[in-house]
Amino acid sequence: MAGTAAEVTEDPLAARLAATVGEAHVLTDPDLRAQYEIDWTRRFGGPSRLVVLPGTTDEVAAVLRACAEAGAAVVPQGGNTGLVGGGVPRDGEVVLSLRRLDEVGTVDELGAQIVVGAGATLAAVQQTARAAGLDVGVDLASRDSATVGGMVATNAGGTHVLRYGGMRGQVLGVEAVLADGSVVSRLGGLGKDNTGYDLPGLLAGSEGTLAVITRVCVRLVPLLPARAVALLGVPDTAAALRVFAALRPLPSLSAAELMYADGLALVRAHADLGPPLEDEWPAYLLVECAAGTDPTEELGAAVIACPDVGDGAVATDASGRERLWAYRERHTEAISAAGVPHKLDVTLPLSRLAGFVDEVRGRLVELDPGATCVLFGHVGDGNLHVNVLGPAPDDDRVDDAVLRLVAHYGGSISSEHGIGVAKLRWLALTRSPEDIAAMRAVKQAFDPDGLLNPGAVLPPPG
Ligand code: 2HG
Ligand code: ZN
Repeated sequence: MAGTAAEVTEDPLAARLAATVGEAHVLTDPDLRAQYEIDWTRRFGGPSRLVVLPGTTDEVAAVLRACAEAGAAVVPQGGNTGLVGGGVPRDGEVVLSLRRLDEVGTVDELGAQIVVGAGATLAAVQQTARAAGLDVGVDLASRDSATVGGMVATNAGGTHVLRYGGMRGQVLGVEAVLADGSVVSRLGGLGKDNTGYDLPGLLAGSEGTLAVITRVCVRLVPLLPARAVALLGVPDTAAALRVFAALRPLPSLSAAELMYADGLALVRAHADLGPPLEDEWPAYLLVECAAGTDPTEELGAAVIACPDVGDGAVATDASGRERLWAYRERHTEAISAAGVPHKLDVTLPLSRLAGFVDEVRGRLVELDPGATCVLFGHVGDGNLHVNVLGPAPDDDRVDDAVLRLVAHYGGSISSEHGIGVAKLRWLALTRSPEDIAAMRAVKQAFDPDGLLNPGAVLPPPG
C-alpha cells in the first residue's frame, strides 16, 4: 500500500510525484518507507520525506525536475546494500529508489556487452550473461540484492578485482539524469571513444552526488567453465602474503582472500559449518583459479611449492567450491548477527599489510578492552575489511584510530565501499586539499544547488 491519498496530497511534492509515477510508487507511510531509511549495517539512516520509485528514465528525469523546483534534496538508492551510509536518507530527503528500472537487455555476444537498467541485480545480469557463454567481471556476496546502478555509483569491488578490475572497469557506457532533470547518455558500447571528459568514468564512484545513473552498458568477460578453489591454512599474515605472491603469476588466478581463525569461528558458529581443515590455523588464504580447462593441477603444483602452506582443501565441483567460499562470504552476515559493527574497508600497500594487521588489533584493545576485531578481505588487492564489534556504533574513536593508522601505513581509508557519510571526517587523511577542492568544483558544476545526496562524499567546507 502506498501513502494514503490524504498523506500524498498533504505534501505538494508527493502529490506532484504521484501524478508523474503513479500513486502506488510514492511511499509516504512510515511503515512502507522504513526499509529504505536504514542501511544494511543498521548504523546509518534517518527519516525521509518520501520514497519515490520511478519506472523509466523519463520518470526519473521528471522526479528530479520536480525535486529541483521544490528545492528538495534527493538520495538515490539501489539495492540498499551499501555499507557506508551513502544510500540512505539522513534528514528528510526524498529517497529515489531505482529498483523498478530492472530491465536486463539482450546480450551483444559479438561486442561482449549488455545494457541493463540501474535497478537490475548483479545476479540477474550474471544469469543472462552466463546463458550466452559470458560473465560479469565483478562478483560479490550481495549479488542477489546489489543493483548494477548502485555498483557503478559506488565503484564496487568484490572478489575478482585482481583479475578484471573494479566496477568502473566494467562500464562501457551509462545513461544518467542530472540534478536539473536533463539526461546524458552514452550507451553505444564503443570499446574506444576518446572524445573528451569521460562521464561514465566520472560517475563511477561518485556515490549519487553528481547524477542518477539509470542504465549501464556492462562489459562482459568470457565464462570460464573450469574452476578450482583452495582453502589454505597458514601460520600468519606474512605467510599468507608470501603464498599469494607465489600464486600471482598463475594466469588463471581469479581471487585471493584472507581470513583469520576468529572470523572463521564466528562464521562456523553462525552458519553451523564444520571445520574446513583438520587442524585450526591462525590465518587462511582462499584462492580461486578459473580457466577454459581444469586449472586444478596448475593450482595444486603451485601450492605444493609453497613452504608456508600448512594444510589445504581443494574443491573443483560447484557444491564443494560453494562450501569453501561460504567460510569467506558469510563473514559479513555472521558479524552482523553478533552486533552492529564499525566497518572499516581499507587498502594497505602489500609490503606493509602484515605490520598493520599486527598493530591494529593491539590499538583497538588498548582503546576498548571489550572490542572484538574481525579482519578479512581481498588480500590480492591489499584490501582489508576491519570489522570492530563492542564499542557503541557512534563511538568514532574506533574509526579514528583505525583510519589514522591506515594513513600512517600509506594506505587508503576506503578501498571499495566508498566514503558515504561514514568516512567523511577522515577524507583529508588520504586526499590532499587540492584533490578535495577539485572534487568540490566538479560537484558544483554538476549539482550547483547541492540537491543530490547532500552530505555524502564531500565534507562540509571549512
Ligand atoms: C566483502 O568483501 C564485502 O564481503 C563486505 O565487501 C565487507 O562486511 C564487510 O566489511
Ligand atoms: Zn569486500
